[in-house]
Amino acid sequence: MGYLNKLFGISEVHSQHGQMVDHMLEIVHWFMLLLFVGWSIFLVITLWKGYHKRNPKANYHGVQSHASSHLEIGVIITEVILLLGFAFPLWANRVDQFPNPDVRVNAWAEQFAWNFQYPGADGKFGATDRFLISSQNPIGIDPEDPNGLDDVITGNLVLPNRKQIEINVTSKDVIHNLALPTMRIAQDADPGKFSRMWFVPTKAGKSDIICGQLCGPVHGQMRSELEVVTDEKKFQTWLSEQQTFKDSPVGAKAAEKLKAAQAAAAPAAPAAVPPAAATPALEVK
Ligand SMILES: [Cu+2]
Repeated sequence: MGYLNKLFGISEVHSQHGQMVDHMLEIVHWFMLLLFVGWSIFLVITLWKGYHKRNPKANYHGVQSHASSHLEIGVIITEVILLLGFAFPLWANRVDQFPNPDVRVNAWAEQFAWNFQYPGADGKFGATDRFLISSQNPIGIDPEDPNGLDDVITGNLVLPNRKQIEINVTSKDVIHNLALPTMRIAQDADPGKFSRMWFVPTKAGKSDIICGQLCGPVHGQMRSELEVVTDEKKFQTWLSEQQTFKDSPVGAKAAEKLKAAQAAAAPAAPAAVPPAAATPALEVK
């Protein structure tokens, strides 16, 4: 098994479910090959039998046997088995239940680049607003939301090996598609909504991220890199080394404002105010 996949030069599988996709691909390709050979033979027979010199007079009755109808029914049954027996259960397995993720990332597509948003140490993504998008704030993180201050935005995707990964994919402009060939998974990036995808990487290493939907003139260069690191510890170390939103000019201003607001709120309520309680004070100019 896997002979045709290898022949077509498919990349190595680096995800838990990837083998199932390859298995399906292999079966479908063998089936297509069988159909191709069958139809080719049929075409040659038709040309041979219908050659005009061998049939000087037209046949006004056509084919009398039902062999071709039986063949067609056989093909339909096989295709239904492939669809209902393999494709649907595989798909249901992917989308019926989303497992609890160990790592969540938001993927933001734009013409022609990827931005990956990690929630930072608090595990919460900052709120975003498309009207706040600028060159300094590529995904429009809301500076008023304290959850966004420790968010990490990167151009490459880094994930820990053998962990449950969930990526929420969206777009800032046209429809793109986050395609991770080695993970055997892809998800459309639609503007205005998040689409979920999940997988478990099984091999550490680097591989390509590509855009799977023709999205404009530079679509072919809309590439990025996926790096799967060997374990959670390495991943956390990498994450802690990245710049956060509050390291950017927009975020720094917001962090300062929040600090000032917290300081202002502290003397008014000396009995240990939780940081969240200071949030409304952000309104005070
Ligand atoms: Cu694209």
